[in-house]
Amino acid sequence: MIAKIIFSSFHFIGHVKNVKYASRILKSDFRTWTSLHYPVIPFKLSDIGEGIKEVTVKRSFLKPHQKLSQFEDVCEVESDKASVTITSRFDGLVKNVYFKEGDVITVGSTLCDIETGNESADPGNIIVEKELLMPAHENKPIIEEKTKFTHTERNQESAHIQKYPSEQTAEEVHSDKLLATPAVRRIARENNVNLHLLKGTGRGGRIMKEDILAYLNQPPKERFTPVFAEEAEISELVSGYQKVMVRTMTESNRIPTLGLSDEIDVTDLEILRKSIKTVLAVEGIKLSFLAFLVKAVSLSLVKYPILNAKFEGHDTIKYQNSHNIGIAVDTESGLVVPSIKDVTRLNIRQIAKEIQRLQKLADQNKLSIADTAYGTFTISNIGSIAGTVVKPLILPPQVAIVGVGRIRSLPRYDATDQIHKRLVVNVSWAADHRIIDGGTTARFSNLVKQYLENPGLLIVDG
Ligand code: CAO
Repeated sequence: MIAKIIFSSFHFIGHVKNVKYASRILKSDFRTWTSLHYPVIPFKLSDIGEGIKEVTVKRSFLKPHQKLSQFEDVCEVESDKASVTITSRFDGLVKNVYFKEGDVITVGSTLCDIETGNESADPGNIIVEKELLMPAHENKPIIEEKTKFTHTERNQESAHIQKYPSEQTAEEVHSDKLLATPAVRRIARENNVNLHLLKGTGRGGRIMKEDILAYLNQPPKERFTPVFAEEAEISELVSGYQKVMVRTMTESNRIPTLGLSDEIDVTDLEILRKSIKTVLAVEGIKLSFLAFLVKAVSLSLVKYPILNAKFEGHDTIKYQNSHNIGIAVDTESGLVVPSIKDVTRLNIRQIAKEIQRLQKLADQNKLSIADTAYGTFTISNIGSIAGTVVKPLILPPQVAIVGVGRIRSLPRYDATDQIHKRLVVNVSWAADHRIIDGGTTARFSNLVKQYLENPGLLIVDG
């Protein structure tokens, strides 16, 4: 051992520019050098992950007294969940091998002893060594940078090993082509770091502990830290309006539905509405576009009663005399659909008043069962919030619904090919295709369009 140390000391002298200092190393500090020794490290099978407790050795690559380099294969092991190649983290000499092919070994047991050839002298010795190699008149050490780095690195490693014995082993788990030791994977897990986001600086792209530390040392906005799904979950029971929505919309999705969209020019209607709106406002009535739409739909249902029917998937279609037009209302508690009853008997002023009443009660969460029940057709005016085209879902046992987009100012050609600024809105019909065909839906849509584009007709027929 001493001979080996003296030999390596001479090796160091090769790097020493000033022989005078080299001789000082040999003469005055022989005591220090003789205190160095090579540790024998038990190389253990550490946690492979996946809950694996024991593995079978498929292949062994070790022989006693062989030289072993860092990342050299030690053995190949397998369990019912994974096949793993164990590689060495240290350069050294294999002293004893405690396994053979076919053995079943448990996590934590020693695979072999490795004499590392790494002087685990106490830190004091290392400092003395550096001081000796530093010429008194120079401020920089005359050991080659590379050599110094290796010493520091190894010293850190041995300190680390003493502190965390479970990380003495260096199994490389090869999964998804990502190379990292189980210890590195554990550090990543504990710090919520997705290893796939890192670039490994180890041999062959292996991710090292230092790569994780460098990643974590970045300012938070420069790194993407995914939150594991289970930590991101907050459980909440579905209740209230949402519970109704779950039931009805699930049921709705089973209906074979026909969709049809069209554009309606509401320029003239808006002129009319604006002229009456202020008059009704004096009475506290808010006259919105929706009130006209409700009336136009009801008038059209008179001619196409099948869109106001009830169908429960059997062999009977139930035609309903009342036009109870449901309006989807957006509230803080969620979506609710009260209905304006018997619209055929109501004028636009009364419809506007009823919309206002229902909207107010909905906002206060005070709608009665009578308000929310018995709807026969539904209007979803999402355009009062936003959106150009909406795909509405039928509210069973009803058979039709209309979704309304936002009224927009757009350039449109007139009959003489002149462009004008017009107010247009997209309407999208959804009809139960089991009992309503496309032709009927299109004709119904056309009639509603006719009423809204010629609002005088609403007065005449309404
Ligand atoms: N595009 C542009 N403006 C519209 C519009 C539309 N589609 N519909 C209504 N407006 C206008 C109104 O005419 C009114 O204009 P003025 O301020 O000039 O008078 C203004 O928007 C405000 O109307 P409002 O929203 O207060 O009243 P409303 O009668 O049109 O609508 C209600 C009432 C309850 C239907 C509405 O407030 C609402 O909740 N809409 C959302 C419906 C919804 O969520 N549907 C989706 C269901 S599916 O999840």
